[in-house]
Formats: sequence, C-alpha cells, structure tokens
Amino acid sequence: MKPINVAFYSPSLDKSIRIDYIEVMVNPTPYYLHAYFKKSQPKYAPYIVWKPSLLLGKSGEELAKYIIENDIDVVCASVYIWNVQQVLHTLSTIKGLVNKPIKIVIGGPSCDGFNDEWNTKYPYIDKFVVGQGEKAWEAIALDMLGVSALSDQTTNIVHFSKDKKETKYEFEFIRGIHYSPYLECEDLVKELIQTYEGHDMLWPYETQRGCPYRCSFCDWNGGQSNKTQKRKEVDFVAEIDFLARNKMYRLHISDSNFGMWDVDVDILKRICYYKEQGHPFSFVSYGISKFVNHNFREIMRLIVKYDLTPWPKLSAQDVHPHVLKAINRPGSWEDHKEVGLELYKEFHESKGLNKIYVELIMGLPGQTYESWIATLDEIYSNGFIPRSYPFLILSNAPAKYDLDYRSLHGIKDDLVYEVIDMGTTGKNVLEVYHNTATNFLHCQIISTNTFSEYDLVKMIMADQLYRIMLSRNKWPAYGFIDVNWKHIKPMITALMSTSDYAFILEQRYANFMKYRINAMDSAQDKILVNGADMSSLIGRNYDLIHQSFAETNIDDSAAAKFLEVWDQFKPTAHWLNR
Ligand code: B12
Ligand code: SF4
Repeated sequence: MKPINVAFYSPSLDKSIRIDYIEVMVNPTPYYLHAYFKKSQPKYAPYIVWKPSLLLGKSGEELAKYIIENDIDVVCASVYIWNVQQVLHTLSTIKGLVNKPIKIVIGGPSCDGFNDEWNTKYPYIDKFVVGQGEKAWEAIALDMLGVSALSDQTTNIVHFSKDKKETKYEFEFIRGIHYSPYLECEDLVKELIQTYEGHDMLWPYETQRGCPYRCSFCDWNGGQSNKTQKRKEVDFVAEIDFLARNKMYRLHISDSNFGMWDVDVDILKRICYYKEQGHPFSFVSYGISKFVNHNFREIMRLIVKYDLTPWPKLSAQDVHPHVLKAINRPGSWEDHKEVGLELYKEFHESKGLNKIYVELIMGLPGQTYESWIATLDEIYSNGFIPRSYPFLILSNAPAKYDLDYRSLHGIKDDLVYEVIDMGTTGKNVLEVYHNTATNFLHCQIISTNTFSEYDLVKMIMADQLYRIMLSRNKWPAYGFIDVNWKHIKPMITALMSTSDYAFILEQRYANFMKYRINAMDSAQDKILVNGADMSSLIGRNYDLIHQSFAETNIDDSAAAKFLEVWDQFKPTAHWLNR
C-alpha cells in the first residue's frame, strides 16, 4: 500500500493587534484526527503520513512549491473566522500549479460546506468536513488508501450529488475521545516543535469538547449541538508532564467551561506544581465555567497566585441581567464581580494585582446606548478593565441561523470592516474600503430593536474614549481608577459634550453608513483607528480637563499622574482640525 502524504495548512491571522504575530498558533487538529485514526485503524495508520503543519500564511505559489517538494497527496486545511478568506483564496490556485493530482479537504468552524452553496462556489475543494472531524477523516483516509469507498452515510461530511445540485449532510457529536491527542501523536508534536524552533509556540489545550449552553453569539461545536464530553480515561497528569517535558508552556485553555469538572482543579494544580519548579507555564487565554462556584474561585485564585497570565479575566459579555437573558447567557455579572473583588482583596497587596479584565461584547440584543455607558461605568468604577469585542456574526451561531430569534430582537447585520481589533491596510478610509483582500471584513450586528446603527457607532466611540482616557497600560484599575472615578466620570461626560466629539460622531457615522467603516480620516487624510481620534479629542480639550478636575477637587498628586499621560496627546490635537 502506498503511503499518503498529508499537508496541513492552518494559518493564523497576522493582522490582529491583540496578538503578536511572531508567535505561532498551533492548531492541534492533525493530532485529534490522527490519534483517532490510530485507535480505530491501527493497521492503516502508518500509511497516513502527516507532515509538520503549515501555520503561517502562504501564497498559492508557495503552497504549490511545498506540495511538489514534499510529494503531497492531500492538503488538509482548517478554516476559522480569521483565515477563511485567505485559505480559500490560496487553495483556489494550487491545483493549477502542481503537476499531479492532489485532493483538498477542508474543515473547521468556518467550513460552511452544507449551506451558502459552497458546492458550486469552491469547485476545487474535494471534501468539506463540518463539525468534529475524527470520523469523517477516518472515512476519507480509508477511501484514499483504497481500503473502503467513502459512503454518503458518513456523518459530518457534506456529500454532493454527481451534478452537485443536491447536498446531503448529517451531524454527529463524536464521543469516545478518551485519550490525549498530544500523547498519542508524540512524534508529530516533536517534529512540529523542531520545525518551528526559535518561534514562540502557543498550544491549545482542550480537556473537554463542546458546551452545554447556547449563547446566541457563539458557535462552539459548530453551533450544532450543546452536547459535551470530558476526556475521561486520560491521565491528565501524564499529559501535563508531557507538556512540561516538551516545553509546551504557552497554553490556550480551550475548554468552554474549564472548572465544570472537579478534575480541572487538579489539572491546574499540576501545572502550578511545574510552575513552582521553574517551568514557565502561562495561559494566553482560557474559557472558564459560567457559574461561579468553588472550582471557579479556586481556578481564578491559582491563575493569579501562580502568575499564569498577565491578563486575568472574567467573561461577562454584559453586566445587565436582561441583556444576558436576551443572549441566553448563563451566569451573572454580580457573581463574577464578587470573585474579582475577592481576588483583589487577596492579591492586591501580596502580588500587586490591580488589573482584572472583563470581556464584553458591543452590539448585543437588549443593549441600548445608555445601558452600554452604564456597563462601562460599572466596570471601571469597580476597578476592572473592559475588553470589548464587536458582535461578529458566526455563521453557525443562533444569532445567524435562528430566524425566530432574529425577528424577536429585530437583528440586522451587514458586512463591516473590523477596525477596532484588527490592523487595517490602507492610508485612509477610502483605501481601506477598496482593499477587501487584506482588511478584515466580517458580518456584524449593526442594529436591533434596542439600538440603532447610530447608537452602535456611539457605543464603540464611547468604549474607545474610556479606553484611551483610562489607559490600561499606565494606571492600576483597582486602587486608582476606581478611587478617582468620581473625578473621571464628570470629565468623560464633559468631553462627550464637546463640539469635537460631535464632529467625530458625525464623521464616523457617515463613514459607517457609506463604507461600513467605523472610523474617520484626520485633517491630514490619514485613517484614525484604535482610538486615535479620541487621543486627539483629549489633546484639544486640555483646558476642559483641567477645569473638570478643579471642579471635582481631585488631589494634586492623582491629577498630576493623569495629566502626565494625557499631556502626551497634545501633539495629536491637529488631527481633528477642520
Ligand atoms: C485557541 C482559540 C483561540 C486562540 C488562537 C486563535 C488562533 N488565531 O489560532 C485565541 C485566544 C487567540 C483565539 C482568538 C479568537 N477566537 Co478563538 N478559539 C480558540 C479555541 C478555544 C480552540 C481552538 C482549537 O484549537 N480547538 C481544538 C480543535 C481540535 O478543534 P477544532 O478547531 O474545532 O477542530 C475540529 C473540527 O473543527 C475539525 N477540523 C478542523 N479543521 C479541520 C480540517 C480538516 C481537513 C478536517 C478533516 C477537520 C477539521 O476537526 C477537529 C477535531 O474534531 C476555539 C474553541 C474550541 N474549543 O475549538 C475558539 C474559536 C476557534 N475562536 C473563535 C473566535 C470567534 C475567536 C475570535 C474571533 C474572538 C474575538 N472576537 O476576538 C478571536 C480571533 C483571533 C484572531 N484574530 O486570530 C471561534 C471561531 C468561530 C469560527 N467560525 O471560526 C471559536 C470556535 C470559539 C467560538 N465559538 O466562539 N481563539
Ligand atoms: S459563549 Fe461559552 S458558554 Fe456560551 S455557548 Fe459559547 S462556549 Fe458555551
């Protein structure tokens, strides 16, 4: 039997301003797929040869060259919201560039192969895998090896009729993954580490599949099921030992609800044990259980105590119960806040903890402009720092496919240029608008029954004004921003009443309506993103700031600390000239 060489292509987006793109985001999919195959088809597993994953973006030519040089037979690619356009574009060219028949298989959360007419849109793709890929890959691999022909009964694969007019698809939640994909694929993991030597590698670490909830913005599990499965028989201690041995230190704790199982605390304790021994484990992100209980508290404590992240966070999405209800989100802000304040109390002195982040989403059903301002006030005044995300519509999330839900909340969405979180390519608004290839254009909620497009522009502006004024890099949120909140809030209100603020709003709203870009150009014809218009606003209204501080009797040393930073915005004042 001739072995099959498999290339795995899963580039991370290299434009996010939140993530340093020199880092390499590992996608563990090959280990999940191969470990399952090894377990179920041990006889044939040696004939499936996975090459080290391609984790950085490639052009069609580069990928074709790689295919030729490595004698690749099948290209497997993972598509996510951050790479789907780029990957499909690259894949569209390669069959024409290599002088041999190859197969292309794609999967991942943004593989929408059973809707949106992907059958005709992407004729160069041979197989679309939607949902968990283990069983589907097993069937595809056996077919390619010539062991057994692929049946159209195989779940999680989109099957097309010969004329491609009919589509058949059945979802299955795959159970029985009670082993460690990393341990099972030790050789592949080591080969990958060698390949990317010198890079900072980030490893997703998942101990549980799926999520029992259905928050309306989320498509966990491909949005198709709220079943969950914990890896049970696996020896987590051995797994953490493996991570430590191989210096796989930077982890994304990828469970939806880490802490839901008691064993999670033990898993974390093992990581902390290694940290104590000098292994520099850290978390790039984590998804913790939504209900606050003993495990939740203990996990948050350990994360802070062992310095597992410089960004300890609470995932709130919004602080208002009616908004959480409108998005079917379990848990409550009050409970999260209690834990956050407990952590400050315990670790403020001993570890200098003064920044806990709170994840929020802008543009949720139920939100209003006023409720959003109240949310920001609540977070900052309690010594926390918001991390606000736009409401990106994921195609397999209820907010996209549940028409009753959409009509209940009057959801309107559209393609919007994401200029809040992602870097932009283009000098000014028009250039960004005309460059759809490398700018991040994605479907977002733009209005609901409770807020208009105008409100959304204002909400995002307010978020950026608060963010720029209360720089998370400069000052403690707890013990400084909260203490001085009574002096800051009136100043923010005053800044929002200026003619400069009205001018920014007018410009941004016009651009949003015309180009779907929530940003404006400076007087020098340069696009102002990441709150640059807000720094200019501060620079231009320095007198007002002084006046507001004087009116609220702030103490001199606190005022000086703020002014020292805001002073640096003065040179940007001319950006808003008009
Ligand atoms: C680690 C992670 C991150 C990391 C790394 C991201 C990166 N750029 O590499 C960080 C924290 C940075 C991150 C950020 C974001 N993330 Co994220 N993240 C994850 C997480 C927790 C784990 C991913 C993972 O490795 N899973 C394990 C693998 C094995 O599972 P899998 O990817 O689903 O693969 C299975 C199947 O899909 C299939 N499969 C996948 N590929 C292929 C390919 C082939 C050929 C086959 C046959 C099968 C197959 O088989 C696999 C095994 O069953 C997932 C949630 C989750 N648990 O999956 C969210 C998730 C991927 N993230 C998501 C989102 C929305 C984001 C953000 C946009 C959030 C935001 N608003 O900022 C940002 C984008 C950041 C960016 N600009 O890159 C969504 C993606 C939805 C989508 N349609 O793409 C997910 C699914 C979570 C969710 N539902 O909200 N994320
Ligand atoms: S946001 Fe978290 S809790 Fe809600 S459905 Fe998604 S994974 Fe589950």
